[in-house]
Amino acid sequence: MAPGMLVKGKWTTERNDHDPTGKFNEKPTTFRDRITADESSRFKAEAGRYHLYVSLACPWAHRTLIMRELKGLNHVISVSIADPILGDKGWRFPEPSVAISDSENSTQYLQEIYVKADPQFTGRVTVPVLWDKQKQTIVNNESREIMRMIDVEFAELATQKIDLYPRDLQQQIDETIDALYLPINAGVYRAGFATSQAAYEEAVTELFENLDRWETILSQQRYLCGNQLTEADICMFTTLYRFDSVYYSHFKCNLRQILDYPNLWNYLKDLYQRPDFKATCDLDTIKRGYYRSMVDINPNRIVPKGPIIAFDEPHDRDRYSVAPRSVGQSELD
Ligand SMILES: N[C@@H](CCC(=O)N[C@@H](CS)C(=O)NCC(=O)O)C(=O)O
Repeated sequence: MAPGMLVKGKWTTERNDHDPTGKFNEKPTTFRDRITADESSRFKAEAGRYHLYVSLACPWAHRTLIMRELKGLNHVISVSIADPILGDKGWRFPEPSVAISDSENSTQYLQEIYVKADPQFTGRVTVPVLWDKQKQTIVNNESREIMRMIDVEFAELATQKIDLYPRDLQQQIDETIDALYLPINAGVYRAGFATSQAAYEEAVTELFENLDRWETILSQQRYLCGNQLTEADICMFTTLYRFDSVYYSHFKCNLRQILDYPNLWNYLKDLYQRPDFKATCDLDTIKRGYYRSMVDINPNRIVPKGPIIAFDEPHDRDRYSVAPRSVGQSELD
């Protein structure tokens, strides 16, 4: 499962993601620069300057793709999509990307991009990565921050004037994203990668307590922060979309399926059926990515055929029926 990491710019397959009690530990990401709409940073939001490295399998990278699609920024920020199967050398890109034009190989590994940005880099080589073609460096590799920058700092360049971080909800959105992170977004990984019974049970219990809580909240409102789509919904969506096909079986998160929760299930269909979300969703690739990469927990690498999930079947969320507000509208309401 652990493919390797960089130590002082050199690739090694020796890596330990667990603490002595068998808990899986996510390490914080390390490139944390900011793009700004104006000249106040070294990275100004500009069309054609930035590039995203993603995997369609990865829920963190998926957040950034949804945001790019929602804002209508496909022509502004280019993308490279990795082979979904994480190999011995980490994420691999079948085509050399425009971002690094001097690559000698026809394939390119994400580790090369990290080393280009920091020749002494030590750490995990993760997607998503936001790359600056002009300065030839990584701006940021933390999905939550990349998503926010695409939403806020690229707003002037966006063709869809939708605001996913409206001023009156900002605190609530940040608190919600925080609240989702450990028990739900990372919770499925904490369960799936646990190497002790106690660590697994703790993660699964917390995960379902939190899903139960959101089920109740979503019985009263359309989205996580009220009746308006926000960044928090994107963070929830990428976990829920993978849940019944991957986390339920592969990661043993099997107290309930999302299908068993009437509100979460209808909420998931509601989001999925938006063309901007749907355009970024590829469940077959996701399943291949998880079941074929993580040999520690699925040694024969067989990808299950099911379950069959009717994401396109009608949902009941129009009963709340408030469309997302556009930029600047929040103050007027
Ligand atoms: N906190 C990071 C997590 C990113 C992450 O863990 N990505 C996984 C894929 S789902 C990855 O690239 N793993 C490769 C590795 O661990 O070597 C974020 O939100 O961007």
